[in-house]
Amino acid sequence: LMRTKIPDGLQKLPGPKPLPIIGNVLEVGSNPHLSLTAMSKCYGPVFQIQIGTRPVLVLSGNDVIRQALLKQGEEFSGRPDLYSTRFISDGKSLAFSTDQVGVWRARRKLALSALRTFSTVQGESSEYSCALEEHISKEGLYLIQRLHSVMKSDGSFDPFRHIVVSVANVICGICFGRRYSHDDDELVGLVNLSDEFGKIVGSGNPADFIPFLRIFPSSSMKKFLAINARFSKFIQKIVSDHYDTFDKDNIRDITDSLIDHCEDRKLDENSNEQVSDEKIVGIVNDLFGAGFDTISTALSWAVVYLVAYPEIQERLQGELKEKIGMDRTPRLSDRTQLPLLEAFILEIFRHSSFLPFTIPHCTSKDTSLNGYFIPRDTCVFINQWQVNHDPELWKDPSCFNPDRFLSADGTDLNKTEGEKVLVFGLGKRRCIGESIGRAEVFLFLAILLQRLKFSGMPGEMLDMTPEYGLTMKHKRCLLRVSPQPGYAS
Ligand code: HEM
Ligand code: HJJ
Repeated sequence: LMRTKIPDGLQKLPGPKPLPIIGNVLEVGSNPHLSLTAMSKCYGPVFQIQIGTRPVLVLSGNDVIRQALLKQGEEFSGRPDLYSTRFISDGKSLAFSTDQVGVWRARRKLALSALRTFSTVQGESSEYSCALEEHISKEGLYLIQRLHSVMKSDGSFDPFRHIVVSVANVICGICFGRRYSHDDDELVGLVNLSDEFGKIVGSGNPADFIPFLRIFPSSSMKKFLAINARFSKFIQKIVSDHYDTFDKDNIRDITDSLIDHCEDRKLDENSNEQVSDEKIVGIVNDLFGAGFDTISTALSWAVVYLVAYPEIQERLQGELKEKIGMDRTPRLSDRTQLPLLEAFILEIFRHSSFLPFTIPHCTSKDTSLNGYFIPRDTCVFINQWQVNHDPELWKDPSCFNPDRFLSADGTDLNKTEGEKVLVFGLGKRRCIGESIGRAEVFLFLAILLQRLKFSGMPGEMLDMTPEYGLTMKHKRCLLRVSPQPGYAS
């Protein structure tokens, strides 16, 4: 076995002793957010495990994660070359691929500017309603109709099944300039498979690290390959329709603006960018995928928590009734008026930590952290779940309590507490959809809570155990809604 020479003054990383061939796969198990949190209690905030024969650095604790991602951001902002990554957008994903730093930076800048153009979340007091807000209120009202009609015919509904279509329609509006019916088999089928995507892409999947496991792919791995093919086909069709009807004087959506960027660049003789058209227009894959998967997961958890904590649901409805009333639909500019709803959302992010690890990172050169030597090309897991459940940071971390984010008199949001919640990553690789994500979760919930009362099936227990993955989902379940008094359906 090759040994790395550790420079003077630096120490060898602590961690559990690996078995031959499989490394620590057995100790990591099927819930890495729990097992790696437990290991951090015994090995500290910087430790190393081995998956197969490959070393993986695991970072926990607010201080160490900030040191790595913010102060040493340059060295920690790469992505590792993992098996599953090769199949995401044909290996060309903005978020997952091992693009060189210059290529990644150019693509990230384009993605950020496209998102900003088509979804600017306006300042708090603005009367002007942005495109994002209009898509969300329209889809929110459709969703309410849909839930009433499913209740009438079936007597219950599967929250994820319907929420994911509404959320997908918002990002489809921004990216593709269109929406889909809740009965559209192609879209509904595609977005209801995201749990199978997340299972394979989640940090610590042994097949990413151990080549012999690829000889007989698991049924999950086969599904993952099929989903990626289906996903690409779905988007390629939309993109080619956009090319066919492209008009540079009428940029309709993000896909058009990315196509336009490719055309502009060809006219510019001084352009020395090395990013292919495919990698530019392919950015919509990531925006669409990230845009529906994360937000639908967050909202579906929110609905399950509302059912599990009916007294909190009642308080939220009281806040809406008092601050907004029943005569108009909530708006993004109402955010500051609804501190309890904001606190509830923060507590869902913290307590569920449905994005338990960031996308894996990779070191771009030899470096050190807390006095330990870390070689170049080391795969790094960032344990967000651990930060959100760290007893050093939170009182009773396992208790679901939105009040922890409110001032003592309950009238103001405590911003400093809110900033301790880690779900969007930090530093150079942090999420580019954070403001859209927060705005969308807020507005969908405000609209749903104003008009609906959520409840479980009588006599049935809710199973809140998350299923591990890139985004952790609750098990599928059946719930019920009834109209809020004062709002006949
Ligand atoms: C990356 C969380 C919504 C686009 C990430 C990362 C996290 C995250 C944890 C990885 C950071 C890292 O690797 O260090 C979330 C959460 C969301 C959300 C919790 C919603 C509640 C969105 C939305 C979009 C988006 C709505 C786009 C429309 C992206 C992209 C990346 C990313 C493109 C990759 C950035 C890069 O690798 O440079 N997000 N996200 N996300 N997110 Fe989000
Ligand atoms: C997807 C669900 C997908 C992509 C991307 C290309 C891009 C969730 C976190 C960050 C967001 C970054 C991205 C997530 C994945 C999905 C998602 C699905 C196919 C995809 C941490 O987005 O079912 O299929 O192809």
